Amino acid sequence: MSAPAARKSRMSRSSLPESTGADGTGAPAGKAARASKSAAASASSRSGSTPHSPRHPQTTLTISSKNYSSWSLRGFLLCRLAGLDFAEARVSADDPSIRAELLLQSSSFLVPRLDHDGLRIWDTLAIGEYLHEIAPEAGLLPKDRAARAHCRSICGEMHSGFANLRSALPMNVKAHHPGFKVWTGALADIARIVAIWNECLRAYGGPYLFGAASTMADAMYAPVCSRFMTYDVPLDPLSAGYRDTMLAFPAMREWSAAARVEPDEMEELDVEF
Ligand SMILES: N[C@@H](CCC(=O)N[C@@H](CS)C(=O)NCC(=O)O)C(=O)O
Repeated sequence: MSAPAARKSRMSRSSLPESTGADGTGAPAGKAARASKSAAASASSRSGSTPHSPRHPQTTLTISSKNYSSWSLRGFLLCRLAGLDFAEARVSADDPSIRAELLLQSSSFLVPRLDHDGLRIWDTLAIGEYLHEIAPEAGLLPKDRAARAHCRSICGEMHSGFANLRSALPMNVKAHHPGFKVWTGALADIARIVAIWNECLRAYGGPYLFGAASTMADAMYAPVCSRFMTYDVPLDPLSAGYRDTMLAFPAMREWSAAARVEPDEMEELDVEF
């Protein structure tokens, strides 16, 4: 990384609050520890090294603003759910020198980006699928084939859709706009998201979208929960309960706490980046 990039990026070892399991769910650390062990075993079987040996490249998640970057949040939650031990590298996406640096480093300058076991993985869905491969016990995707297909479908829908919601209600963890008037174009997106949530919560019994344990789908829809809170979007009781469950999710609380103390670098921002 060049000198300006090194100055701007902030690297920190990502660690969990002592009271939470390593998967960020508040569940006993055993599940995440097992997932981590499996990830480590899988990684070392391919690379011939252990994750902590000097030959093993550092596992890093590159993200940008915790207040504004919804994709960074998704990547972070996916890594937490997989029980991955990772360092965070922070880049300021609005800095031209950083953008140039990221373009040189990768085919995509977008974040999140995961560097693991000598591999570079970008794009949130690819990161989620990769993490599921290296830590299958973590349950990023449901065990049941039909539920798994359903989960992939709604993750894909989030990944490729809801453009009106993105531009009308950009993620802004710090902000709160009581009584916000939502533009009509975004209302159809909100209605569709609420329908997806209701269908999942009814079919699998909650409190997460695919039942008792959180999955990739919860990571994908978590930024929407934050937006619904920021913009005071009225919800039916089932959806409101899900929003609150996700906002109370330990890894989500950890992210939001960091977002709240982040300097206001992009006060003028009014579209999602
Ligand atoms: N399809 C990508 C979207 C990622 C994305 O749009 N990331 C934004 C941050 S939230 C970004 O890196 N923007 C860089 C820029 O605008 O300079 C994914 O799933 O990861």
